[in-house]
Amino acid sequence: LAISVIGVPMDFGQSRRGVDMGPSAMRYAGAIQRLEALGHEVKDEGDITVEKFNTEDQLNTNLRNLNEVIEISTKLADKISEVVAAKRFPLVLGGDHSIAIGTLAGLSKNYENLGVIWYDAHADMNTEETSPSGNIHGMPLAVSMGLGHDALVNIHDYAPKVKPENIVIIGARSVDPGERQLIKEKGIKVFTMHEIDKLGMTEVMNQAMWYLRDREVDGVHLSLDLDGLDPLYTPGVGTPVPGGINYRESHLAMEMLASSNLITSTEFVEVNPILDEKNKTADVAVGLMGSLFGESLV
Ligand code: DIR
Ligand code: MN
Ligand code: MN
Ligand code: MN
Repeated sequence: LAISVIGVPMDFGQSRRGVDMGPSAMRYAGAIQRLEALGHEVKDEGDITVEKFNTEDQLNTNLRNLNEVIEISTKLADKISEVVAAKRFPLVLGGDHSIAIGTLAGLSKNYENLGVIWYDAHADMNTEETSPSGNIHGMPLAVSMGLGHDALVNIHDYAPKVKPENIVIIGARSVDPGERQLIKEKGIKVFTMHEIDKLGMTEVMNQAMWYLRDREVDGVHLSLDLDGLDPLYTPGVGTPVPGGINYRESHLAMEMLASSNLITSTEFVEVNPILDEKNKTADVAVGLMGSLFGESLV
């Protein structure tokens, strides 16, 4: 593969500092070398510029750092569509999960019927009305479906970016009331920890992949929030939730995705080295990248 690595040192989508160092932590953990060792042609595109706005320029809203998120999402979307147009595989290093707004905006310019696998403890389907926190990292899936603040929904001047029936959530165990309602209303496919325990990860992944193939998707984006794993393995995240996916299940999931050849873009988000134990979370992230990009196949 020709892979383009794009860093997004973003922490404006939530309230804990340090997640902006995620891209550095994953590069330090050897992300680039790990993929090169598998024979991929890897180009590090550097980082998207992330800047704080003057407080006077803030829009009147209860969404935290809305202006910054709009600006950064737009820049990331431009970069992503450029990379995809050049027939390169985008690997985005976050940054908090609000960056997925930009990633999906960029991807949807190039895909007619994009599938999304959302590996996360959370559903990230809040809107301005339902959010308990005002944190935009809890909203990217809703925004991408066309729900939420106009300025977010209309990045790149169109909405929605993703069809609700093309989304699969894996690992959910902390879902807010408004999100539950939206999941029901839109019939979103969700494999919670209950399904993972009951069916096993092999069956969950097989079902997830067949679900997307049946939708006749023309690409699948994997959005991997490291808090999808149990905090035993990935303690360096802003919103850890116990009872998560374990290390071996996660590698299995990545290996199954690798042999399926379904995935056409990915992002690894929410790595916060300040909250971490000796860069353990970035190490796990890079290990999972190894599996996703074919380590078990060579
Ligand atoms: C919560 C937390 N549902 C919120 N969301 C997180 O603030 O909307 N998403 N942590 O990754
Ligand atoms: Mn998330
Ligand atoms: Mn999460
Ligand atoms: Mn989070």
